[in-house]
Amino acid sequence: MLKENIVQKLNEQVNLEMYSSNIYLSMSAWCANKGLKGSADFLLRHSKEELSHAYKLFDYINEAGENAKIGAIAEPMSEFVSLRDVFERTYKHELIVSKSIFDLVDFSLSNKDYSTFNFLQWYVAEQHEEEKLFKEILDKIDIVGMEGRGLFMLDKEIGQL
Ligand code: OFO
Repeated sequence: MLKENIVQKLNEQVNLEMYSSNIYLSMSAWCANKGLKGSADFLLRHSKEELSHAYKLFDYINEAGENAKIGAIAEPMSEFVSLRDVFERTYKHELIVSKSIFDLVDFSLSNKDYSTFNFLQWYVAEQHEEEKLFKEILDKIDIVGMEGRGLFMLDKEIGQL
């Protein structure tokens, strides 16, 4: 059994993970429309991964005998300036997600909910990986640039990540 305030915060995190999934799905569509197939594939895969993060939380809440609630999900943006703009936004978004996870970790500990604290460690490790991944892509974009052949090679490489 989980405390009501913990359930509420976990439900908010479910919503944020679903929003993340929709942001990346929207970015994938923009990339596909610009002929950036590698990035479109990568972001589509990532969108699915975010949904799996939401389902993992959903299962945890339900398995604890509580009621996972699905709230309204905000509309993601659908227009971007460039591929760099897309990945700068992914990186900044992951920083927001990390902060949300860390707040949740703090909250579970201060409420002496050791089970949730333990469950959240997976997300702490995952956020480290995701921040690293998106920062690497951003760095590569800055090194290679986004002109002609550079953009082509970059997009291909992102598709293979
Ligand atoms: Fe990209 O983050 Fe989920 O947790």
